[in-house]
Formats: sequence, C-alpha cells, structure tokens
Amino acid sequence: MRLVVTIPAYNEERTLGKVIREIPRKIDQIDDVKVVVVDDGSIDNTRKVAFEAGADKVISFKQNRGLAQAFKMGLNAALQMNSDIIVNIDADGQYDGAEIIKLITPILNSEADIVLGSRFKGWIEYMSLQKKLGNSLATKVTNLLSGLKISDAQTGFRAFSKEAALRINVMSNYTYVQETIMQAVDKRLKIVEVPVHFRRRKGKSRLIPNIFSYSKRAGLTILKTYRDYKPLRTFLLIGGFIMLIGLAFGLRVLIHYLNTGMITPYIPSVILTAVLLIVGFQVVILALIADMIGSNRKIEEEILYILKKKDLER
Ligand SMILES: Nc1nc2c(ncn2[C@@H]2O[C@H](COP(=O)(O)OP(=O)(O)OP(=O)(O)O)[C@@H](O)[C@H]2O)c(=O)[nH]1
Ligand SMILES: [Mg+2]
Repeated sequence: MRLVVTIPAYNEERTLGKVIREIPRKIDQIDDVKVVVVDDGSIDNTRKVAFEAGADKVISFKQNRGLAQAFKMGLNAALQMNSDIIVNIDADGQYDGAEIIKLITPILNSEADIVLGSRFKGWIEYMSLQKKLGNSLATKVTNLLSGLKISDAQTGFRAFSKEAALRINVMSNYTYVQETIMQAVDKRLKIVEVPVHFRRRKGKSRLIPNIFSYSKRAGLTILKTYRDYKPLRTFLLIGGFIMLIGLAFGLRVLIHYLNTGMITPYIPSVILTAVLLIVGFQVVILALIADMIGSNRKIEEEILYILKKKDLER
C-alpha cells in the first residue's frame, strides 16, 4: 500500500521544509510514503527547499496557475506514482503532518473515500474573526447546495482514496476545496471528517489577499459547480422564478379586469407579464437542454475514469 502526500506550494520557502520533515515516513499498513511538491511558479527558493527537506518529486510550473490547478496536478502525479491513498497538506505549516495517520485511517478501514481534516471540530490556535465567519458561511453554502452536513469545507488537509482521485475532475483555477466536495457528493463518494489541529500562519496568506476577493472567486466556483452538476434544477429555478414574477404582474391585471372589465390602465403590466413569461419559458427550455448536456457530461466523466484507470493498469 502506497501513500503519496501532495503539497501545493507558492512561495513557501520559510515553512515548506518543516512541513515535509513532519510527514511520517513509517506508518502501519503503509509500505511506502512519498512526498510530491507542486511548486506553482514560486519566485523564491521553494523548489530548492523541497528537495533539501526530502521531497521525492517536485513539479514546477513556469508560471503561477493557481491552487486548484496545482492540486489537480498533485492528484494526477500521485496516481501516476501508483498511490493507493493521497493526502493533500498545505505548505504553510498550519496543519500537523503527524495527523496524516489519523486522516488516512477511515480509508484504510474502507469507511471513507475522502477524509476531511476539520479545524472546526478540532483545535484552532488562531484564525481571524473575518476568516472564521467566511469559513462558516462558505461551509454553510456548500452544505446547502450539496446536502451534506460538514463543519469545514475549506480545509486544505484531506485524504483521498485512489477511487476518489480517479473520479474527481477539478475545473476551477482558483480553489478546489468546495468543488471537490460537491463533486464527491454527486459521485456518491463517502466523505468523513476527522478533527485536526490548526496552527497560526507564519507569513501572509497566499490564497486570500482579502476576504471579499476570496468570497467572490470561491462563490463563483461554487455556483459554477452547482450549475454543472445540477443543471436541470439550476435553470428550472431561474426560469420558474422569472415566470412567477410574470404571473404576479399578470394576476394584478386579471383582478383589475375581473373587477372593471378593463385592462387599459395596466397595458405596461400586460407587456411585462408577456415578456417575463416568454423569457421564463425559454429558460425552462434551456433547463431541458442543460440537462441533456449534463447527461453527456456524466458519460464523458465515466469514459475519463475508465481511461485513467486503464492508463494506470498499463
Ligand atoms: N499552487 C498554489 N498554491 C497556492 C497558491 N496560493 C496559495 N497556495 C498554497 O495553498 C495553500 C493554502 O494557501 P494559504 O495562503 O495558506 O491559504 P489559506 O490556508 O486558505 O489561508 P490562511 O488561513 O491565510 O493561511 C498553501 O500551501 C499555499 O502555498 C497558488 O496560487 N498556487
Ligand atoms: Mg493556510
């Protein structure tokens, strides 16, 4: 059984070495532990530090591609290295490598496909109020849209079974955290949380320059994922909402007509009702087309899964 630990890193020369050294290299039921660093176009000594600290493989992007794409590269590299379990840990030293053992246990016991290291069920040394609120809100939205009940959708400390890694297709360029959870739910992968420690960050956040830009970018990714995996529901909701407003205007006109036998003072409302009903109906038709595209996506993802699996077998 092989474990590959992936570490996406962007200018993390100060903390990466310690993160790598903290990773346990001898674990019960695991024959072999390998460490892969994805250096996402860092302009400091991240690559050098990674090798010096004992990373087995360092993938360096010439240019910054964003955390989600670095994470995706890490998963693919781990699969290519024939891993049975993949753990992702951040390069900023906020998570404790020793807890990897706790993280992979549910997968070793065949109780989970994905294990999330929850900071909110665990122990947080320091997190600003802004980030606490932002995390809580983003987790609530992810839960609402996916039907899950987890405590920390933003954690960067996660374990994946090989099956989960083969099934997940990261599309975002920014953050993978909520997208992977929403996809996992759609693909009926079993998600489990275990409590973990979260230390204070040394140095500035690489991912979150400010909470507003994070909310905007992460929010868009969440909405796009929902649209892609629930196209019928998304567009039926939009179309239905537009038609409902149209009907409300129409009702006003109808009541007036029934009372007075006239619609003349309400001509603008009549036009608005007609426009809203037509547009809403078109969006409903769009829902049907989007649903067909969604079915195709399912088939394409299944083909991709089989191709990746066959490729690994070779
Ligand atoms: N590959 C890649 N990694 C990034 C990028 N931005 C951040 N990271 C890494 O992703 C991990 C998480 O980034 P952080 O900046 O710590 O974000 P965070 O943990 O959500 O926020 P903090 O609580 O402020 O630390 C770290 O290992 C970073 O090095 C990026 O653009 N590309
Ligand atoms: Mg961090």
